[in-house]
Amino acid sequence: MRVGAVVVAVLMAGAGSAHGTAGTDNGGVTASTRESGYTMRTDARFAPADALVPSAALTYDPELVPAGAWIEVAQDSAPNGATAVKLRVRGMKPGHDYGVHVHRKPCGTDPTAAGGHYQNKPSDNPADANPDNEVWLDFTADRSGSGAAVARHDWNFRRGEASSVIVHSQPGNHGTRVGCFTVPFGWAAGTA
Ligand SMILES: [Cu+2]
Repeated sequence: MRVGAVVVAVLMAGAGSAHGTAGTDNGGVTASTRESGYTMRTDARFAPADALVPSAALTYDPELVPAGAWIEVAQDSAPNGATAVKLRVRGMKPGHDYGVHVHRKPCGTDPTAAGGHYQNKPSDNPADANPDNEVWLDFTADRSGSGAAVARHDWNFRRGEASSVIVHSQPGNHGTRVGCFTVPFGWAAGTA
């Protein structure tokens, strides 16, 4: 149902040159690169890295990110680069405060595989690890374990340099990596 609804939304947005539509066993991906920008949504259910059926979403801590919990990430980038990244989750630990960021590399069995945070202006200064220079999607799970967050910036990702969303055990810049979702973030046509 959700996939169908989003496909409609993409078509209504005028996806004249859509070239990326693929489904997986664990959810799906809908992506559209247009002259006017980029839209994408993808969802999956978390599974352990050693699960028989692999998932694009990995849990490293089944207490905070239970196997079977659901995650959805969407991106909407306008031609001028303005980008919204949206997160929705279900089945997380009720009442818990999570930290979430866009990271640079795809998820792996090793939680560190996803590398560091994507930064608009790459920097070694800890002060630049902030929600203006990075994409933060921190959320608090409600009583049913659902949560949502949106991050808006006037910039878009550089090609191939944003590849995952990491869920951390605490909000902000602290906390261990408890889950990871490999996401096909895109860049607007005309940007580097
Ligand atoms: Cu992070």
